[in-house]
Amino acid sequence: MMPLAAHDHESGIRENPGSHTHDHGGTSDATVDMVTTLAGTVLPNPVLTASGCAAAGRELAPFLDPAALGAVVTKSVLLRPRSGRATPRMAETPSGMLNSIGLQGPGIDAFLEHDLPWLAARGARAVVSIAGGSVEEFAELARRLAGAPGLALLEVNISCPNVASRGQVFACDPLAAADVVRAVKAESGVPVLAKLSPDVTDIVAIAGSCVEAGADGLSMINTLLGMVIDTDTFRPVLAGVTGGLSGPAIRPVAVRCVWQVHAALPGVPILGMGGILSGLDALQFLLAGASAVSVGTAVFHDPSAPVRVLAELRTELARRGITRLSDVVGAAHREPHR
Ligand code: RRO
Repeated sequence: MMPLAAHDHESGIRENPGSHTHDHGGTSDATVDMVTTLAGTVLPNPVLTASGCAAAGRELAPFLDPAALGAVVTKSVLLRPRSGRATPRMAETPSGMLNSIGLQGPGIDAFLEHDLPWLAARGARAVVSIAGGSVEEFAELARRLAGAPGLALLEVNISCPNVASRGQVFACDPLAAADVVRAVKAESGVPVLAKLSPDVTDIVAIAGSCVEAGADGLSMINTLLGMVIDTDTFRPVLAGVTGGLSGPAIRPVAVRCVWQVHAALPGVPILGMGGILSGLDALQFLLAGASAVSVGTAVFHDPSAPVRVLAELRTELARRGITRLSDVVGAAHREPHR
């Protein structure tokens, strides 16, 4: 039975049209209010790009209008330019993709000169992902970005799996994660999201530690550490040996993480991601407790996927008679209204 069988006009959920069918039984697409609030920032809709899958948005411009998305999440930027890992850096896996890019990027100077102004000129909201090797580097990046035009939020990437040592995956340790968040919060003029890793025993403990340190919200999840071996050469496929697994293969893990954190910390805003290919995939994350979602790996085979997912999500909400997106956030945790 559908969990949203309500006739609650206050909540924006119409009487259940019983419509898993294609008849648009509930309402028309145009009447669904897609506005969402992520960590205090109002976004016109809940579908964003995912960090690392579209650089700073320019590559996707032939396929979509970056301003039509909730926001563009940029590839993690570092203090200095970096060429990243040796090739091969990517490998296909069943229902997923393995990457070992190694934080390639232009560095904060070029980012501030070219990338962020490009997004701002197009009216796109930017969620800038930052990454560093030390707490001080994260703080310096936040300082450099303070007041930059077009900057909506910071995503603090404490969970890159492709760093030199696991000791640098701050998100695997509650105290290390908190240190980074606290330092960034002290410098940032915009809300701060901490990006968490699923490769931990208790993601709720890490989430709680980040929130206590001042995180305004959480991004979940980064890739899972994985590996592929070439059975002809007998060697690892990736030059970096291990890499981050993304795509539909990790979606149930990501939905589980969002669910667990929302259950434990229901007031904490979540940007959910992990293998979203369709509007229904996005809906799962919203129902689990995410206020917005990022579409990542899908753009490698369908560069307009974020706008398609947004359109599909709107249609699926309309089909279910839902007039306000915000009403489905966390709805899977609530008893059905009878
Ligand atoms: O650059 C990368 O290799 C990378 C990063 Br920063 C990250 O956060 N997650 C990932 O899968 N790859």
